[in-house]
Amino acid sequence: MRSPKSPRQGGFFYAAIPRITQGMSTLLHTIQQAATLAALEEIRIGVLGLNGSLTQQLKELGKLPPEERKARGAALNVEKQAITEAIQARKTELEETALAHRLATEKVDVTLPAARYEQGKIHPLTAAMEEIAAALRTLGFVHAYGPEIETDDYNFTKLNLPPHHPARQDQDTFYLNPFNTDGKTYLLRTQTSNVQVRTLETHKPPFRVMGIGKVFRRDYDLTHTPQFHQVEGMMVEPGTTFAHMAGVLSEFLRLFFGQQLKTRLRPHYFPFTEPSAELDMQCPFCKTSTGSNGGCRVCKFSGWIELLGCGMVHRNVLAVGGLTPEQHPGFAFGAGVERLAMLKYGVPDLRLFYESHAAFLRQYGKAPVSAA
Ligand code: 2U9
Repeated sequence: MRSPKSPRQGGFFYAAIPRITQGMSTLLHTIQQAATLAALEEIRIGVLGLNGSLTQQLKELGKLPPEERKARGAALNVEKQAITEAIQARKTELEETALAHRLATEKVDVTLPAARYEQGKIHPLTAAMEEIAAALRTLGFVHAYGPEIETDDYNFTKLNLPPHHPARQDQDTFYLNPFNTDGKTYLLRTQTSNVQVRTLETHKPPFRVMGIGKVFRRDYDLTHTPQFHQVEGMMVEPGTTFAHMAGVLSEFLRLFFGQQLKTRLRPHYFPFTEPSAELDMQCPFCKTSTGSNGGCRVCKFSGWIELLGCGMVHRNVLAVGGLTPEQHPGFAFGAGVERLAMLKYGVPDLRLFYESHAAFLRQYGKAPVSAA
């Protein structure tokens, strides 16, 4: 509540407060009877607003002779205060009534089911890369990294791919326009092998490393996309043999696919390994492994699936790290992540991974581990 001004400030004495007039008591009654906040606001504007009746009277004070002006002014201010207080009091009343009404009528039913929201899924390629890494970690492999923009040295030359090799040709590789003056040729890596080359250069054996990530090739059709993912592994430890390679790869696949499937090695050629092999795995869909009892469309009725390439690290490649196969033999392998993911989750078409269909993610995505 506002306190009256002191006499010294040119205010008024309590004795000067006039009796509330007939008009005032009607007005105060109307205020008390206002049924809604809107009606109350209408009254306020009509009396105290810019052109309100009381505002008007205050404006006209100046026209009065000075001896009348003081008393009249004091009386009007007392009225104004009484009206303001009455409006505020009624406003509080109306607001409290409205709140009480809401509390009585608006009920929250805590037993209703919560609003549903769709939980996101982990993309199957991301999930596959995590699961591949988990399986290889179990076997003692650690992550190693290399750049996606690489020099032809690290992508080709150091991997025993000499300058005339067909894989280097423009139609297979994305070469970058020269962007600095170091005289080097830059490209988008075509395999994750640059990771292992860098490990050979910087680390002393024994080591088991894995490189998982994006690779790029100028290729686009039903079974090829210009960007895809690879996993490669390399183990260099004294005494490592081809038999260790067969055992580690078989164990890796058992861990990744969650079941023991037969494997077989066929001789093959890669420039960076010698001897080299391709590994086939028993088809996880029909599990015939011979084709004699039918096979299925996925394995083209052969019972076997071509899965990855591998071999003993080539002498010329080991030389990058100053090593020899006699003292530091090692094996390496490489596989396409898309292929592993398609076989594990039953994804029928490579292109589905990149088309961002919500239905695809709903069906093949992996539910994240709940935070609870
Ligand atoms: C170093 C030494 C050896 C990596 C290897 C393969 C065999 C292989 C392909 C599988 C399908 C690539 O995605 S794919 O097209 N890879 O067959 N990769 S051995 O060998 C290395 C790598 C680095 C220093």
